[in-house]
Amino acid sequence: MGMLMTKLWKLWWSNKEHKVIIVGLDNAGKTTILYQFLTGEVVHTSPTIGSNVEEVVWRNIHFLMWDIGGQESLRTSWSSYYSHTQFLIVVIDSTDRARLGTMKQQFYSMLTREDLTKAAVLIFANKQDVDGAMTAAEISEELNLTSIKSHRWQIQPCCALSGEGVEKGLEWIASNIS
Ligand code: G3D
Repeated sequence: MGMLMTKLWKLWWSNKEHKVIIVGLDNAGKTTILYQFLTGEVVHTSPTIGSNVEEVVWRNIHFLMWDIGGQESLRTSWSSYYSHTQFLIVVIDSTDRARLGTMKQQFYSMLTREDLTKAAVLIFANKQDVDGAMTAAEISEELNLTSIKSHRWQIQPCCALSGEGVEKGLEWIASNIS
């Protein structure tokens, strides 16, 4: 009986889909990261109009991942994607010092949303391959991440073009599935 329950539980677990939303300003690398998750390859991207959604299966865990357009005109619609979100991935263009403040505002506003209270947050400090990019530590300080007590969070440096660091982010997500 115990064995049967374990098998059934594993079957249910592997079929359960975890909702992830990927946000960030335009050009941060959201779509490139999504397709790294999906194929492990770089695909040619164009600015996301509205959203892209893909099912990603990784180590038998199913994710439904929404990549939401980051242009200013689209940011007001982000909230329509929030319900039942288990993981929020925030993609930061580590070369874009000028707009980190804008992203910070958006980010803290998201953290106050009731429909995101249970979401764990993974921040990708993307474009680490570019000379002069801010480090994850700098971004963490600018975003004052250590002050966040309401959500589980993690910052992960990465390069979406090569895929470096991207899988580590997924590992953190997998270890935070509850
Ligand atoms: P978005 O979905 O957040 O708008 P995209 O961003 O995934 O479309 O990426 C925007 C641009 O940044 C793309 O270049 C993409 O190749 C580039 N990019 C994404 N990740 C990285 C990275 O880690 N390093 C570097 N150097 N570039 C990256 P193009 O030229 O196609 O606009």
